[in-house]
Amino acid sequence: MKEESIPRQDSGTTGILDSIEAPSDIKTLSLKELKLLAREIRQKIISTVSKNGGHLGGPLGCVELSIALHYVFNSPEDKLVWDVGHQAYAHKLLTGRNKNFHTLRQYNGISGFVKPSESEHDAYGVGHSSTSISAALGMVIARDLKHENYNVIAIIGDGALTAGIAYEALNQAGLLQKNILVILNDNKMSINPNVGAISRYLQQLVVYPRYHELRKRTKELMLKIPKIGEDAVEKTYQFEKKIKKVVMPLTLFEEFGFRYFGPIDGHNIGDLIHAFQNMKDLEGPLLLHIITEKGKGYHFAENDGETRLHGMSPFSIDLGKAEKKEIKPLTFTEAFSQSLCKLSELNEDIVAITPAMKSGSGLTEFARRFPDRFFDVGIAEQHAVSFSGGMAIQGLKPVCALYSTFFQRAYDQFIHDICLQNLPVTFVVDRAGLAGEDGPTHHGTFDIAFMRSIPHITIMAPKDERELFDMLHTSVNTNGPCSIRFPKGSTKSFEIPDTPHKIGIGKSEIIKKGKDIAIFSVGPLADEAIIAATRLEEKGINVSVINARFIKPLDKKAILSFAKKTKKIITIEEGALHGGFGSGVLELLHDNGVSAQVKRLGIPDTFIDHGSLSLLRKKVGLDSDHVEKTAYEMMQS
Ligand SMILES: Cc1ncc(C[n+]2csc(CCOP(=O)(O)OP(=O)(O)O)c2C)c(N)n1
Repeated sequence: MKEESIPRQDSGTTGILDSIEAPSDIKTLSLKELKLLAREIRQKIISTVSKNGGHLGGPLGCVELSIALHYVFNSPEDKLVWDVGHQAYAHKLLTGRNKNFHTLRQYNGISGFVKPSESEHDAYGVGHSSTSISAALGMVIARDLKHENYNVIAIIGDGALTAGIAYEALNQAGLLQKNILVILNDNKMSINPNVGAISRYLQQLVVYPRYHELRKRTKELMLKIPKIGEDAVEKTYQFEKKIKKVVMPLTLFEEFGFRYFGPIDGHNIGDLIHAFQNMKDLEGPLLLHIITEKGKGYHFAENDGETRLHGMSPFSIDLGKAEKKEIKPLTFTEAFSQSLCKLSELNEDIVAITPAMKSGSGLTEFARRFPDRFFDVGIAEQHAVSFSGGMAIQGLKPVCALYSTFFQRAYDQFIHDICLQNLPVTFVVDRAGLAGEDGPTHHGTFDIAFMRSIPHITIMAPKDERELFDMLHTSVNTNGPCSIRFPKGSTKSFEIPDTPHKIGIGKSEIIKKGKDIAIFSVGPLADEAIIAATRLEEKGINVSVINARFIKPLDKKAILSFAKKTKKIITIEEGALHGGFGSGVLELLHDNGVSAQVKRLGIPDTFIDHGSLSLLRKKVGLDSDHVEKTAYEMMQS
């Protein structure tokens, strides 16, 4: 290691962050200045997220890591491949996005995830978890085949390391023995406390002391440093001794063919820099295990046992939560939570499954009340679905709650393990539609299209909390797979009814009858259709509004009869137009030789950027204004 590459210990200044325009600007800072920079970055993250909402715990835990990475490596030549990408705010602040950081998650503003179109420093696009090692390994192969020379570093959390794809990548990396560095950012948390044997194993790596092995490895590593070798060895040894963090003789990662280093303190910039500088020139697949604290530096986050304030809506910095808790109507997620608990009191066969989204999917209360019937399987959507299938075939009634976007991971399991065998699994598909500020990686726009072509599945969409309750009740009493999709957002009620009612499969609900035009709506978009219909009435246009309820099977009778009567049909759905509900209506009309003018409103064939939900819905035309305009124009044609 060159002398000048060790951070200087001279006095610090303030306003350092504002002077950083590119990562190269931090390479001349002293250790003290780097620590001040870490403080400024934390303040900036907290103040921005308090205004805009966003991820908090993860980014706060990665501040020193980001600084050390950019201090040692040369992005964009060296590739930093972040996993999930929600934790990369400090990376963004260090790579030219400080000035615009106040636009975080706003329309046309800085994305909340890692996005190559936003910056050359964002080496690989991400939002879903556990892809980093695979992508990094692909880059490594490209580098070597093209005879190029740069470092590739994957940064993966312990939560993300619960997914199978991470092991598929480790498996291949171990075989290929190419130069790749994996940094395991271990904070014992997924969104909720991490679960499973891997998580337990990582904790054992941290706890069990194997000093001799550690010393040997540390020496091996540090002696590669010219000039200060012996000194550094001793320093590192003392440090390790002090914090009692050690290496197992043969770790799981070594079995995979990696050289394993650590665990080290992921908040000690100096140690991180030393480790990176020393590992930079080592050959083969390397894994550095660092220990961080999710929410580091913000006591409300550090002390929040449930999520460490993983994701936040705008909040008061002094309170660590929203200023005053408004009493709001139930969200669809809350309505599901209450419905499930009510049904589960009566039906002991109901079990609930989540792939690491206990709180997000509204299962916290179920887990508290029915702990033996609740399964958080880690970030493992594929397993969640097949696991549900196993329970279903043996007579249980699994309710597998997934966000629409993460369900994409489990498509084959959905087809092969559930639908093909016609198993009675209920999929509760939350965030089905636009996800707002989380953007394109999180919009749940494809579930209708990817499910609709699969035999046996029943797909429902409730317009409100009452219908959600009824649909869940119907589903757990149906002998086949069902999907119940609902969007992010609120219902209009504060509670669900006492008793649910069964809904006839494939039966729509006529909300309003009119002779000129028929609007078939999916889910809560019924409200927009009703508003539009009321306004159209004032213009003398007589509108029918039908709540489709079922995307599959379609209410053939109702659709064909309204098409024959009105000859004008509008469909509206918060999902991709290609292959969506509206496409199903068109196919039905075509197959039955019924001709009618059909306009489909939904999400066009493009990835929708991030922004507020209301703005995005307006932009894609999922609002009453657009329905009204469409109907009006159809009547003029
Ligand atoms: C495939 C997939 N499933 C679920 C999620 C939701 N999710 C976002 S972050 C996260 C936890 C990640 O934990 P970890 O990797 O340890 O990172 P940390 O937040 O603790 O820094 C989860 C489950 C996701 N992004 N992708």
